[in-house]
Formats: sequence, C-alpha cells, structure tokens
Amino acid sequence: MNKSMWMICPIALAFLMLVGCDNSSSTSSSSATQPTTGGTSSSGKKLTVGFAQTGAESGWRTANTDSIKSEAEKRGIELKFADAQQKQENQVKAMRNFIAQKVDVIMVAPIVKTGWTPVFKEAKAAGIPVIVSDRRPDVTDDLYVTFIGSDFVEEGRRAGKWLAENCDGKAQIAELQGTVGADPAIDRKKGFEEEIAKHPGMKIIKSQSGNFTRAEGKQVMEAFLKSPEGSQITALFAHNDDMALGAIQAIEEAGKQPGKDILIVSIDGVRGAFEAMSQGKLNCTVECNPLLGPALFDAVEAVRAGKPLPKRIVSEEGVFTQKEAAAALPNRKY
Ligand code: GZL
Repeated sequence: MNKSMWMICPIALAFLMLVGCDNSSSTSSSSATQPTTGGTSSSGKKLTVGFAQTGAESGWRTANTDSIKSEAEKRGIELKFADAQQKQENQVKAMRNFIAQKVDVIMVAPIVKTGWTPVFKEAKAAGIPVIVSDRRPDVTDDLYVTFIGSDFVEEGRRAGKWLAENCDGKAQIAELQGTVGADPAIDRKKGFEEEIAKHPGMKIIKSQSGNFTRAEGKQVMEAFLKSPEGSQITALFAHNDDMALGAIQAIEEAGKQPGKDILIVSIDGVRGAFEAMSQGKLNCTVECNPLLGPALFDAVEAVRAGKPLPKRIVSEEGVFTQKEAAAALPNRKY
C-alpha cells in the first residue's frame, strides 16, 4: 500500500481497524473512537446526514448502501438517501437539495472524477462539511473533510500480479473497464498495467467499458469473443465481479470454459464471485471493501464533535482465489 497516502495518526489507525475487511469481516463500529455525541448534535437535535449514492449498479454498491443505511439507523442518525441511478447530474442535484435542507453533513460517492468543484464550493459556503465515500473527486482538499475508500491502484496491481503469477508471464488479455471516468476504473487500469508491464509476454488486446454492470459485461465480452482477436484471448481482467459474472455467461455461450480456457481475475469480492470460484469459473477476486458505514459515521460524528480527521482513510483488503473460496463463502458479509 502506498505509504504516502497515509497521514498516520491515532485516529487514522483506529479508523483503519474499523474499515479493515477480511473474510472473517470482524469490522465493528463500536470502537474507542466512537465519538460521544451519538446520533444527536450538541443542541440535542437529531443529526441529519444527506448521502448522494451513485446508484445500484452492482452487488458491491448494494452492500455499500446497506452498510451505510444500517449504520445510520443503529446510531439514531437521520439519513436523507439519494440514489442517482448512475447519473452525475442527479448526484449534484441531490447535494443541492441537502444544502437547501441545511443537513448537518453531506456524504457523496462521486460517480466520476470531474465536474464537482461548483457544488462542493456551495456546500462549503453553506458551512456544511462534505465527507467523500468510495470514489475520489477531482477537487481541492479544502472542499472535503476526508475521503474514505479503497486504494484502487493497489487493487489493480494485485490483479495484475496474480495473473502474471498464474499465466507464466504470458497472456493475451481482454479488459472490461468500469464506468468511464470513474476513479476506480482509472486507477485499477493504472495499477494493472503497471504490473503487467513487467512481463513482455502479457498484452491487453481488447479493452472496453462494461460500466460495472453484469449485463454490459456480458454484452462487451460477447463482442470481444466475436472479434478477429476473440480466439486469441487467454485471460480476462474485469474491473469488478459483476462484469466478470456477465462475461462468464458469454464465455460459456461461446462454448469455452471460463476459468480454464480463459483465466479470469476481477475485483470486489462479492458473494457471486466466491460462488463462481467454487465452481471453477472465476480464478481470483481482489477484495474491495463496501462495508464503509461504520467508518463513515465515525467520521460524521468526529466532524460534529470538532475532532481532527486524516484527509485519507484507506480500507484494508485481501485477495481470494479458488483455494480459499469454499471455506470463505459462509463468512462473507456481502
Ligand atoms: C469501488 C466501487 C466500484 C465497485 C463496483 O469502490 O466504486 O463501483 O468495484 C461498483 O462494483 O459499481
């Protein structure tokens, strides 16, 4: 993990313990950093948080939303939730509504990196702190309190490293990219390419966005397989498990064996990926922790209590292969 991303301080380490997610998923929100304010502000008024979610595009997103909603409820915090249905303009509109409603804190998972400065400035002008969840926007640090989420470049590196170690450094790779312009799509690609560049025999020969959805992952993989290069594909790198699961269907419908004729590595670690690995159809999933609710609401309560927060809080994550899949499946929380 890139150490420069850390602002090591006691609260960061305590938050890390909260956000870390392994197959035992021991993440808990009852921690020493649990601010004493609970779900009410100093005036005794119920704390109100506005959250602009990207949408409901994947199993990961559903688990992320569930974690945030259940944590707000557990803490007696009023959550105004907006599902932007994968449209940035809907997220911006939701943030403006939260500002008009004078919520105490705004949380947002920016669907793409660009186009956020105006509305973040409006929140700042209204004196409403913004906490960034999951995906980083291209705004200056003064416009948000903290960014809580994964190191996507590292996730891409881990995927590339696993593939290199399991294809003897030789692969003709198809890549299913995430949503165009999204932080995880840009950074996972960056990390993966950084790793495979060490192996001259590994080359990405087809690459296109499947928008993080199963349906589009299947459609794009069908087109890859029908293309002139289709018969040369020996490996698939999918930026998330949902697209990999769609691609598995396409590979089977093309009469090939996913996980054998075409090695498949993806990212997220959702239940469906573990099931596919136990069936031998997926080879590796790099975990990306969606259970951000406890860390996000610790940050909300810390902000309200006037406590300092690190600018960046990174999730702890693992890598899972077919070897661990069956044993890990019963313990998976998403
Ligand atoms: C990653 C998250 C991505 C997941 C996808 O933190 O933003 O978005 O990898 C989801 O499954 O759609």
